[in-house]
Amino acid sequence: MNSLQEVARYLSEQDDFIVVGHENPDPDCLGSMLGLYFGLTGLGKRCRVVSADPVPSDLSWPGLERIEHIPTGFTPNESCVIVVDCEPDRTGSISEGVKSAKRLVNIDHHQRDRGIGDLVYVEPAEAATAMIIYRLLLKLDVALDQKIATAIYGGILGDTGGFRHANTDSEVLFVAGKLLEFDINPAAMAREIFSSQPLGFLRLLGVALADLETSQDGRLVWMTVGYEQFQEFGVDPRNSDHLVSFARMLDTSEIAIVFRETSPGEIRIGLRANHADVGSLARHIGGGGHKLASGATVSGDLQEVATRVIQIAEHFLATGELNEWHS
Ligand SMILES: [Mn+2]
Repeated sequence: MNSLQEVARYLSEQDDFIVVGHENPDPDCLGSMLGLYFGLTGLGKRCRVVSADPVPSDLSWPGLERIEHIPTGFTPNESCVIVVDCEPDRTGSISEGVKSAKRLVNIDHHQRDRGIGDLVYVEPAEAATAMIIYRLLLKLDVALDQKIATAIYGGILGDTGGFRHANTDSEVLFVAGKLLEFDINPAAMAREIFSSQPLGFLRLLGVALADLETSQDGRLVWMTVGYEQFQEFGVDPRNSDHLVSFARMLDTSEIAIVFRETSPGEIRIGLRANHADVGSLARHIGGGGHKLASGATVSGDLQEVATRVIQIAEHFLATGELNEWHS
């Protein structure tokens, strides 16, 4: 693993960059990409910013239109490719081009082994990759402005759940406070990220909540949403991972799980916990993530997958141990 100082020195020596993030980019991913993009171009460097998946249409941050949506990928040639908020393998349909880069830098906050890249900086103690980008831009002597502040603040806001998750600490609030000096609108940004849902989503949520299931005296809570339900309400199943934030509102919940059938036979599992290590639970079933927020994708029948994962989660809650899993 490299130091952030080494990453800063390496970037300052290069002139031509392509910044990429993970598939289905979330606010932290987008904010990290854009913050870095504006920082590097502000230093007079050439920079592109590319995503395998489209940018969600509900955000209005300045510069989001600079993100090129190129699902077929790109050839890096001599450009230095910087992967933010994930490892190169999670960049979706552009990952082959990303991994073929002659110069590859990886900046992330997800707990894992070093992985690939000429320089790799992973700091799981950081609440958001955008926090790392903020520190990196300071090391690069980038002058912050409203565009950069919006991107980085949005990233932090997203990954702390609006400063409500356990990763919210004094450092996070200090940086957020510095960013608010740049004339950004925190209420509008919070509403865009957390409280502006299309009617179809709210109606689907109503149905999903009506069918919410619990066990272990409500310490475990889960919902399942089938592919045809997403179709019925006109909701894109891939952009609905925030369903889990509603399941976890149950007062007794320790672990909340949402099973989404994102395409027939493909089940995405989102896990959240207050204390339990759902990161290890997710890794156990072939996924990954943080200790308190993780996910996995499993093939199979929705109800069957849910039943098997719930059995493992129940046993895990009761004993702290993970039963055998066959994918
Ligand atoms: Mn993140």
